[in-house]
This record gives sequence, C-alpha cells and structure tokens, in this order.
Amino acid sequence: MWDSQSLVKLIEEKLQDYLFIVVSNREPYIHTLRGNEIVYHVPPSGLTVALDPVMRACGGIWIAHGSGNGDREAVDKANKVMVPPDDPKYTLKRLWLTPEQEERYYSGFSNEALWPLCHIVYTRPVFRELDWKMYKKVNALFADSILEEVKDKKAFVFIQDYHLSLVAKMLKEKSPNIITALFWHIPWPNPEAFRICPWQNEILEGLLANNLLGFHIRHHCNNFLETVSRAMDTFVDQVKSEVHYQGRKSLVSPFPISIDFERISMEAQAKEVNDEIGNLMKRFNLSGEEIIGIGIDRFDYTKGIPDRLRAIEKFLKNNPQYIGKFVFIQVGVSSRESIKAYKAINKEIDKLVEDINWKYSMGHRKPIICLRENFPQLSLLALRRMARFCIVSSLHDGMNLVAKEYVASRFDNEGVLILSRFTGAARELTDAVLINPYATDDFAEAIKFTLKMPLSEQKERMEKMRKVIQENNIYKWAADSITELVKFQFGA
Ligand code: GDG
Repeated sequence: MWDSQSLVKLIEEKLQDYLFIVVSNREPYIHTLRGNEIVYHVPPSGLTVALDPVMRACGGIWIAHGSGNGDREAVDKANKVMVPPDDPKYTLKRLWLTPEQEERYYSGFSNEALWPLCHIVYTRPVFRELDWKMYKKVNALFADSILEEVKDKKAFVFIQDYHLSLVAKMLKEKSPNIITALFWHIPWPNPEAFRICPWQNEILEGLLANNLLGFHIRHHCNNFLETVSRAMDTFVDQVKSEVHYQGRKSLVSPFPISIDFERISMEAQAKEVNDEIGNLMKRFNLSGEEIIGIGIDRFDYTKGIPDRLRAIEKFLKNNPQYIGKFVFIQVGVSSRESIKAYKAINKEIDKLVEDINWKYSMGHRKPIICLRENFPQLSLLALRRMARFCIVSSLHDGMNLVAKEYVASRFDNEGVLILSRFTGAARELTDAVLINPYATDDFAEAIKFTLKMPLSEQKERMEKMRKVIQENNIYKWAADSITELVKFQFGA
C-alpha cells in the first residue's frame, strides 16, 4: 500500500536531479490580515486538498496565484514562502494578478466558459472574446513564472486543471525539453458538447503539448481522445491511448484522485473531535435523539444541492413519522459569488430551505440547517462522525472528494453514503447507495432505504468502501502519475 514514505522513496529514486514543480491557479495556503496579525487558512478546494500531502512528501515548488490580503506580506522578495506554515515542507511561490485579470481569466473564461462547458448540468457557457484574451495572457504569466525557476535545469512540471490549459505549449516553445503533465480535475464532455467552444482547437493544441494528460476516469479519457480525433489532424492510437500530433506524442491516462485516507481516519479518532461533536450539538440545539444527515460542498450548481433538498422534502412528505426526528445539516462555503449562475443557485437553495423548514418543522425543530461558512477541518471531522448518512448528489463531478472523506472518517464502519452516479467516485464506491439526483422520487426512496438499513449492512458496505479508498489513496494517485511521467526522458 502506498504511503508518504514510499512516495518519498519513489521520488528520490525516480526524480533524482530533476526539479519538481506543481502549478495551479488556487494556492494551498492563503494568508490573510487580522488586524496587524497575518493568519492563514486552507481553501476549500478538492485540488489543493489532494495535492498538499503529495507536496509535503516530495518537497519541490508549488506556483499559484496569491489571492489572500496577507499573501504579499508573507512572502520573501522572490515571492516565496515555505509551507505548511506550521511545519514547513515545500516552497509556495505566488504570482499576482490584477483585479481585471482575475475577473476575466478566472471568473470569466475559466468559470463561466470552461466550467459549465465540461460539466453537463445544462448551465449555458458564456464565451467572451475579452475573457479568452485575458486567459491567454494569464497562462503566459504562469509559464514565465515557471521558466524563471527552471532556467536550464532538468524539470518535471505538473500542471493542474482547466485554468492552465495553454501553459505546456507556452513552456515548450521556449524550453522544449521540459517534461510536463497536466491533470484535468473536472469531467471531459463528449465531442458534441465540447465543440461549441469557439477556441476549442487552441485549447486542444495547448493540452497536446503535454507529455502526459490525466483524467479521473477512463470515460473522460475516451471523450478527450474522441474530441481531438474529430477536431484536429491527429493520429490517435486507441490501444496505447496516445495522441500523435505535429511530431509529438501525448499519453492520455486515467488516475482516479483520492485523499490521505490514513491521516483522515486517524484524525477522526482524536479526543478533540469528540469535544467538537459536543460543541456542534449545542450550537445546533440537538439532543442526541435526532437522525442526522450531512452535506458538505462548495455552493456550486454542479453539486446538486437543490436536488437533494427536493428529495428530502419528498421524503418528509411521504414519511411524516420522521418529522421532528430528522435533521439535515448542509454546510460549506459560498463560491464564485460574482457570477450570475452562482447568485441564482444560492437564491434557489435559500428558498427551498425556507419552504421545507416552514412546511416540516415540529416545535423548534427545523429539518434543515444550512450554513455558508468555511468550517475548520476539526468541525468537518465532527460533522462526518455525527452523521448517520452523508449525501453527495452532484449532477456531474470529476471525482468528488467529499464522498471519500466521509468514508475515511467513519473508522467505526457506521454510516451510509448516498452518492450520485454521475460522480467519478461512484465508479469506485459501488457500495454506496447510488442515486440519480434528477430522479426526485427514487432519491427520496433512497433516503428511506438508508434510514432503514440494518447496522450489519451499513458496516459491511462501509468496510468495503474503506478498503477501496485505503488501497487507492492519494499517494497511489501521485505514485502512478509520477511513475508514468518519469518514463519521459529529458531531452529525448
Ligand atoms: C474539483 C472537482 C475533484 C467543502 N466545504 C468546506 C470544505 N470543503 C472541502 C471538502 C473537499 C473539497 O472542499 C471539495 O472537493 P471536491 O472534490 O468535492 O470538489 P471541487 O472543489 O469541485 O474539486 C472534483 C477535485 O477537483 C479533485 O480533483 O474531486 O470533482 O470538481 O475536500 O471537504 N473545506 C473546509 N471548509 C468547508 O466549509 N475546510
């Protein structure tokens, strides 16, 4: 089984004299000012949650956009700071964007065009020429920042996600020997869906400059291969899963991302978590008699939060005996609030919560508690431990780490995961109660089925899911990607 030590060993053997650089839009630690004091927090992002343990194990440099109001104060003259701040293990190098760059490259092209384009959730992508131009400019800033570090060193650059699809091509134009991989953290849709993007060929060319391209699941790899073979003059070797384009070759492989299973499982057993459970019970005015369900998500329209609320409403309508005994706690952070579609989804969620609480309260007991807060890890562990079930009802999701975190926290083998079939995680976690979030009646029935599930069956399912994640942890994801990456030789 892979762990941080075996990953370090692999890295020492394989990366040897190579510089290892990770690059992403989001940084793993954000510094903010609290009066005169600089404090830090970990952003609620699946990507950074997954990669931080890898970087802790292998050192190297992580280049990302500095987004906190204390970020500039925390770095040295070269814009670098060692992280994690409490236990420094690797270098975080920040680059700075103007508000306009952030608006057009991040909110605009990345999140109003590419995000809805790749998630099939019927939210129309918005393509603005000015956003695209700024996206190219900002990708060039990232490429320059990487080249400044690489100089003439042998380097592996591991690029993250859809914000940076053009970086590899920009790097290779200036320094053709750099070896690059890009991991695409969101789904890749079918070619019909992708080809509405006015700049699809430039994006595909940017991606095909990588030696290695990773997706969570085989289905996304196949969609990508089909997209390039229809859109461009390429040779696609289906057997080897390789694309040959302009004399270069890119390997396209699935690497299902994961979490630091052992760490979460161990942390969930700490005494502090028990104390936090007590605090939360008090805060939410719970007696211990209630049946508690949880949802932990960035408030994003892909996560299917209204759909789960509608299913809960239906469940309470059909099963009134649970009114007063059933509490669903939905927490998480607001996300991308300047975008219209996010404003709309937040409004819809608030309205549903209000309606359901109005219809199905008993005395002071409301069935839904909905809080938009960046909860600390300790509270998230406590919530997962308190919950009889966790709902992940994404309409479409690359992987979904919330599902895996819930399972990792249940060292007692109790609790049930209700999981959307349209997540990457559903391919591995087949012992979850799998649902279609669009099918409200079936979804409501699945909640009932969950609540009636005998403890012996809960334990059997949970034990199986824990084994799957324990085996396929984040260190295995990193080891598998790095093992593929180092097959490419510098200068070859
Ligand atoms: C993208 C892909 C893929 C949530 N609320 C709080 C909080 N969180 C944490 C969760 C989890 C993370 O945020 C969310 O991860 P997901 O994987 O569910 O989703 P995305 O952010 O959309 O990530 C996704 C992922 O990349 C990795 O490849 O799995 O499919 O969309 O870790 O626990 N964390 C804190 N407070 C909160 O209130 N601290």
